[in-house]
Amino acid sequence: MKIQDIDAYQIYDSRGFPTLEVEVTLENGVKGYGLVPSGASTGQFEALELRDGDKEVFRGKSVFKAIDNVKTKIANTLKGVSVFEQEKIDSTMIALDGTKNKSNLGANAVLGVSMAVANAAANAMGIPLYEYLGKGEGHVIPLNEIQILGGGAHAAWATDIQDYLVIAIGAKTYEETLEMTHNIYHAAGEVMKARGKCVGIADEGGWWPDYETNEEPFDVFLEAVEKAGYEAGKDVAISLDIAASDLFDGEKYKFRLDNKEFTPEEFCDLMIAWCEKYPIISIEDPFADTDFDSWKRFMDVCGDKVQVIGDDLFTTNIERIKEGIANNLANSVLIKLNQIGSVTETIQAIKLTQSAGWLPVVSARSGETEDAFISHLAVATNAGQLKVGSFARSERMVKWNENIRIQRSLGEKATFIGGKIYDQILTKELAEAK
Ligand code: 2PG
Ligand code: MG
Repeated sequence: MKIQDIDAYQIYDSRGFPTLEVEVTLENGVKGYGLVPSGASTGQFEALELRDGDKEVFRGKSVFKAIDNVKTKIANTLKGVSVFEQEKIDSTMIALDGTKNKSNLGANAVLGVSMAVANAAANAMGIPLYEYLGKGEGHVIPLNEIQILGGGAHAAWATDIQDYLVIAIGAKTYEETLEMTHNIYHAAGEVMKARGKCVGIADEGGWWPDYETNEEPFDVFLEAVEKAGYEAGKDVAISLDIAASDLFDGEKYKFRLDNKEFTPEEFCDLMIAWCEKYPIISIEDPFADTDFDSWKRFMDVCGDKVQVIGDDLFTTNIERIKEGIANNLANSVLIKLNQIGSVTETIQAIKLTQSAGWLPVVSARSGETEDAFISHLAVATNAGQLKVGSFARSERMVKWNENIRIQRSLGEKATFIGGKIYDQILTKELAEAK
């Protein structure tokens, strides 16, 4: 089935900023759409998100150049190509762009087309996207990683730590992860309100905190877990996204809130101490994307009892993931479509991660859309974990809810591994380690 037309236009993301939507139309009239997300705490090695940068127009945020690239250069090249040739289509766009970071066409332009092509192909076959992307092999409903408190670049630096998240490691079913998160998220809101510490809701739907230190949220978190009737370390565990590249100036890590500075060694000591003190199962970007020594040391000490995820460290980039695997920098990779800019490369990054015995965590961006592509991607690839921000706001809920639908559609084939997924990378039980 051939691509007849490719169109693009500006829509708005969950922060109300411009982004683009791509519409692919096939010869038989079937359509597919690609809605492009956008980050705020972006890594320096990410593919380039093309914005117009004219301060007089949408405060510099419009994406009309990227839209134009889709409608002219990309559309002219891909019209008439079979929609089922996802890899060829993606590599054609990469070649047309000709740069390493998609800075000519814009990674947002390329990704929008790539996602729209995948959706159109699935629609043409009349099958769900997860089935198409996974060639029928996808069946694992992911374990959710859900934000309770949002800080960092997503909450005007209310805390230096970007995300305090919950993982329902003891849940027996996907539904139970949602029920547990629901109970803890709302309990956390009540605890914060009672303490007079809640300002509102951060970019990804988590509670926007008002604290004196970066450690105070752990207290609230643990009180909320107890209030909700769960045992921390057994039923649920803490996950953190430190987003430490934002805290590092090349020499020191800085906590604005606590007014403290740390050498890389001291910061590594702090991360190790937190992992010993609190029931932390997973930690993302504990160090900057250039501070390899700290990553290595942290892995030596904590790598068998904590999931260590590289986000800005790897930027879903195959070369960087390979380097990380060779140097044992982490044991998991955050996977974001728009960090690399095409569906094919994203799936390759997931497969590479899995082939090293590491865990891929499929993730949303802080600027999201009402699309649930990543829910399908997670199931299609049996990635096993999904991170979408919090348990509020429809651009988040649409992804959690989509997995309920996917599970129903898979029927008996659906598998939920839950917290046992960590058996693949961790040798020590969380409860044992505390
Ligand atoms: C992250 C993401 C999502 P952003 O750091 O993992 O939480 O944030 O999309 O702003 O990079
Ligand atoms: Mg991150």
